[in-house]
Amino acid sequence: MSSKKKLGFATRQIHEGNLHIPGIAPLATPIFQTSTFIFDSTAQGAKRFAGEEEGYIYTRLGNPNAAQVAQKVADLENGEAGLVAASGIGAITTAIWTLVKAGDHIVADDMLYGCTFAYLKHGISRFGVDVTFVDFSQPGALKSALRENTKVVYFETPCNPNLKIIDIEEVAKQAHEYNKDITVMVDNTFCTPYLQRPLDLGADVVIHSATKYLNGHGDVIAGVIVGKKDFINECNLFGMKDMTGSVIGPFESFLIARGMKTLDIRMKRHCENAMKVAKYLEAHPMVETVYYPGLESHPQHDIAKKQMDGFGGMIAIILKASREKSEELLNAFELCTLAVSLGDAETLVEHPASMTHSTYTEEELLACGLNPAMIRFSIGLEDPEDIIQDIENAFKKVFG
Ligand code: LCS
Repeated sequence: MSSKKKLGFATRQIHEGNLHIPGIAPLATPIFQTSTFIFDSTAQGAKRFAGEEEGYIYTRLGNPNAAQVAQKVADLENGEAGLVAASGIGAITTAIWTLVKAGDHIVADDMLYGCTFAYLKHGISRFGVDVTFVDFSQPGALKSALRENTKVVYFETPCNPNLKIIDIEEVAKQAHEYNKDITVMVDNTFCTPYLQRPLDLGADVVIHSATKYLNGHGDVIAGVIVGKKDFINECNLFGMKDMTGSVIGPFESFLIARGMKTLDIRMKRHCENAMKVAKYLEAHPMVETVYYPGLESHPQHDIAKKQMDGFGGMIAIILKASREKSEELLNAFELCTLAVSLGDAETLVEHPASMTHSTYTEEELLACGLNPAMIRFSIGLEDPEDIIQDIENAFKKVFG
């Protein structure tokens, strides 16, 4: 639907990639719940396998529902093409396995979602790929870590869970000045393309856990890779087909396409609610620090303003109290729900050190400036007064 390129974000999130089936003409793209597709003849099958004829073969190699989501996300990210995976980790591992081999080197920011960190630190390193972790927000840190054999520069912004902001334009510039062939890969899960478009800022590849805001309804695990057409083809025909097999099911794709119709409205509300909660928390006498990129007190607030169109729905806090008291507070919420994941309609709270980031040792957490007592909020779409009241009640229960 390239004629829709110039249409607005909301129009594209709704219409882009939808399948039009003459005759039946359903409004919603139906669920193609099939593992395989029928060939007219052996000649046609051979042509499709050889890439000489367009058309579906087998759902691990492509399915119309996955293609619909891939096109939607790629279009919104201003990318050439996309590939949907069975999880965010499936997207990350598919993209990285496509790019590296034994003897290669990756530079990654030190603050990552726990399982991304585990894959880079303990997974791929077993196969002869070296990974160096540095703090990309420190001037000179990335440059000093780049090597002749560096193939990938990997980071999140905002980072999970401490909301550190990394200057995408600056990182892409430094990496490409060092070697134009380095693939700069940005995990854009916390923002979605509604708030931030890394490809426009010089990155080469965007990663999503579509489990989060893209789907937005807490009922799917999925991931997306967006980048140049040739790279996405390689991800599909090697990384996905032969290495990870991290294939999304048609029903999950259907749910994401359904959820994405309201992406902009949801993101606006997440941002508004989170700003109100962040301001409330910043004024609370029991709160030592609030990490929210929209607050002027955030150390990289200026970079956030420059590269984001809104500050998102994620907040982290440190209390003026022990880790034990922080855990007590987590158990005292009623409306805010104690669960990992994020980007859902429900406000979720969790304890990174013992949950999402338990793949880091305590020393590793401290080394990247993360206090093990940190509490993380994914602010939902409820009435903000009710979220704040629940937080207020929990504070009263624990601290009187
Ligand atoms: N990237 C980021 C930034 C994430 O937050 C997550 C999951 C992933 C990738 C992996 O995606 P998945 O495979 O789960 O779809 N983050 C989670 C979190 O913070 N709580 O639970 C999962």
